[in-house]
Amino acid sequence: MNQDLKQWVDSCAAHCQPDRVVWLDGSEEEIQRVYEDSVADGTFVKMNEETYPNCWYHRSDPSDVARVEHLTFICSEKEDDAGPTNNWMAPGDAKKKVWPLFEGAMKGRTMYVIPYVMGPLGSPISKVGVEITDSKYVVANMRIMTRMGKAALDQLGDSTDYCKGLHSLGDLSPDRRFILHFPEDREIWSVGSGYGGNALLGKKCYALRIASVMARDQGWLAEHMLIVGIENPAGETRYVAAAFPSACGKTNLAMLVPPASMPGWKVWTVGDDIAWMKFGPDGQLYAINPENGFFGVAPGTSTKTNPNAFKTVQKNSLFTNVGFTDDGEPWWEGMGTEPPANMTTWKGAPYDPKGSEKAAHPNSRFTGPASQCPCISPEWENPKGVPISAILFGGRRASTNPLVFESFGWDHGVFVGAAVGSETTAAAIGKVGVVRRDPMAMLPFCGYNMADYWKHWIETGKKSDKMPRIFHVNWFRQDADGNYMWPGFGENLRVLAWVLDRCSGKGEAVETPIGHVPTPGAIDTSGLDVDPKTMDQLLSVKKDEWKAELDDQAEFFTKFGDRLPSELQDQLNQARSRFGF
Ligand code: GTP
Ligand code: SPV
Ligand code: MN
Repeated sequence: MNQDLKQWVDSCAAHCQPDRVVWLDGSEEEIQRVYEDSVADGTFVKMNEETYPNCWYHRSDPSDVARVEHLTFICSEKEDDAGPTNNWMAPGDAKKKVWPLFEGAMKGRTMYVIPYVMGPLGSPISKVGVEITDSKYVVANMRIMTRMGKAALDQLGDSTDYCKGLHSLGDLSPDRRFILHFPEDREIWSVGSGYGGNALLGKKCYALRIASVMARDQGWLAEHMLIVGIENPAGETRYVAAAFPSACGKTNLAMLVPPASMPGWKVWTVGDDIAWMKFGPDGQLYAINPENGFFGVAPGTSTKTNPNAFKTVQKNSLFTNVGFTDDGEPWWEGMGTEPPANMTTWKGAPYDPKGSEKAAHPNSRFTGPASQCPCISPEWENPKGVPISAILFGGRRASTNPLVFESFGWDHGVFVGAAVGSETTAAAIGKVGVVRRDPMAMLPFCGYNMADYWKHWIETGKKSDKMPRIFHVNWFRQDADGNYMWPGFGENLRVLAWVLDRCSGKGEAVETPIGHVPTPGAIDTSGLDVDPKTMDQLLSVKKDEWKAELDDQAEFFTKFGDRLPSELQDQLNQARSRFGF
């Protein structure tokens, strides 16, 4: 038994006072016992065993349905190390304030100890964490999302090199809800929420906030990125990593189905949310997916938009806050079928097809094992990772950003990533549809000063002459009537084909002040209902919109004062002068 781990678990148990402590080994019998107990206490409802074998339905507390960015803190010793985009508490103050909320919090409950590995077992890039939790929902999710149990303890051995995460549902009151990160101690405390990234501590808390600090110190990158392999008709596969903010299309792009107009192309999913990237001996960046499953947005997922996600979650999966039919099946808006009669909503009320209450919460989710994904890459558990040819940044923008453009080079690409703007979504509590700066889609996930993070990106680019090319994409541009101009989903492969063409020195482009934009015709639109005029609009760079955009980016950069890397200020100045502003 690892003594450091045992002591920590004992001290948490003494304080939280659970009725019992259960160390999880990850076995099938064990999880079935947890499900049995979950049905007894109302955490899960068993779904239709015929149509959804071994699937489980969960409703969260209606006040606990998304990440809480305003209650998420980086507790570094120095406030400046958290930076202007993070909430900060001094570690001592944070512990004084939140430790009492754990006192006796697990009375009448079971404390589960979940040892887990982020990344393929045995990979030099993978990392161990241990989560203590009183939530069976968390146990069930962590079992799908990570490699957990005995294998993780074996990988840890006697080492103290692991991330400690203490989680309790507490009383689920938003007034006593805190998600705290101690980057210097590599520790996480989360209380008062049982939902997603607030509670599954391996995901955003460890694999991004804590890991981004480790990555800075150790010279690698921890990013909010999907990883996808694209095989052309000649059988060559190249890999792309893409950072889009929450609920902006990562899962969909990672699993896309090639359109009929692109016979012979194949798409292989490596990851849909997080990438850890390190240099290989050949100087290329290699990425692994630290996760073992998908925690994906349900609404909008249909057999048309994302059949692969659909197939992934037909068995051994969890459904949270979607509608629940009398037949024990899930339903959500945008599933592509009529709402069934006799359904209860995510709140547990009878569904009224004429009413305004949705069946599924906009941030309702499925949790499914990556191994069940029909297009999972044969390389997805390669301990070395996959070599990355291109990095995409993107956001959800009704205007301004063209469908795609390529940066002028690494530093310009870092600037493009740092300046990403995107409309807020239901993935976090707060107003939806407001454009905010979300650098590299990491605004809520960077565990240290964002300016230092940008510097780390700039420095990383100096280490190799084989850096991926950097692009920006926007699937969400709208016409004057508010309709999306680009069909998106599978058709996005047409854009990826241009991206990969550019990576091999092909692909026609015009130089604009923001970067290289495809020439008319460079993106194949055959068989698409998109006329040349719409395509023109999709690829247009409008000077007045960019004046406002660059002004907003400049204002955002001023928040960082002297800490802003001079390279980014230079890039901003150059962008302005290319426009003549
Ligand atoms: P997180 O799990 O929160 O990190 O989200 P994500 O980035 O993986 O987003 P996801 O792929 O789940 O998509 C979120 C929403 O955007 C869903 O409702 C999708 O249907 C929609 N969406 C995804 N791709 C496209 C696209 O190409 N075009 C349009 N119009 N909508 C899209
Ligand atoms: C996101 O919000 O980016 C997610 C969902 O992937 S959560 O796990 O809740 O962070
Ligand atoms: Mn995400």
